[in-house]
Amino acid sequence: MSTLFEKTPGWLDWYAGPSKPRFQLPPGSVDAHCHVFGPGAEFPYAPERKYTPCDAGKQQLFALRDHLGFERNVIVQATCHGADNRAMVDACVASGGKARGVATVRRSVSDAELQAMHAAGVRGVRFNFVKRLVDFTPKDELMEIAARVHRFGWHVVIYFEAVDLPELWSFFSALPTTVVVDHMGRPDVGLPVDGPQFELFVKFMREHPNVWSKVSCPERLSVTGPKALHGEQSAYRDVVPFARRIVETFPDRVLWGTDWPHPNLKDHMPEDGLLVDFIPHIATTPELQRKLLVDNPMRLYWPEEN
Ligand code: 0GY
Repeated sequence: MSTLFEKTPGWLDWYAGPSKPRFQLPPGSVDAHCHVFGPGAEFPYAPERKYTPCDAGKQQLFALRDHLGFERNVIVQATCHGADNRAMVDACVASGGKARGVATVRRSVSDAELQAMHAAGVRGVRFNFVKRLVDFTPKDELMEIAARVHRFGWHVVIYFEAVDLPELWSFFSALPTTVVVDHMGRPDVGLPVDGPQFELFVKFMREHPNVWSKVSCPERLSVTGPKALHGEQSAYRDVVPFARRIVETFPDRVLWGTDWPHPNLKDHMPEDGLLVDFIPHIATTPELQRKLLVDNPMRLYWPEEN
């Protein structure tokens, strides 16, 4: 993969030639969290980025979609592109309606730009509070953006770490839109699933009926890693009780995504076929699987088809 940009040292490329999952995805399944990176020669990475990825373009994403058995994608703007949404928008347009997008915008975005993004398939904005990924944005700016995109019927995706939830709680509570949490608010899965940290996240979802969660990224949260000890045991088994609890408690407000091309993983790059095989461990019935993979993402991103 040639790029104009030098990758961050230690950066792991996405897994080439993933296996076919053993789990057969229900028809119409949506990969509701993935990214495109560049390619840098066509869509340069943002000067303010905190990492430089390998290139991972739309054709590679669409090939993975077809290989794994998904029908659609939700492409989330990655921080390496800052608020320059061209790569993500280009991918949405090229998908022929099979991808929707989540953008990053600044206060200076015009209504005409929001309108153009809407026409291309964008249905949300992402607010990122993970300090290693972004510089601080004042909350009043974010609230102003949320109010503006609310008028387009968009939602807000929030990415934060579990220890920061208490401080962010009141800001999140004031958001006027549907709110989608990335990766269950990044719990420490070394702590008990019924301990105070995860209980706070469950309470957050219970008290806010507008809050959804992606039960994604076991590879980011896991300490036990991808190795299954026995045939029937799951990879990333320490994440299973956390994701399963959210799926079973809030079955109509959960989404799942691969997170391809898996930014910032330094020790281990997940095999995407194996990641799909994680799904039946956290959504254990056909009904829960259909809600997670089809009904919920379709309701949020393609409501006109419901
Ligand atoms: C993810 C997670 C990460 C990165 C980004 O936009 C991004 O750079 O989302 C991360 O490093 O934890 O959801 O892809």
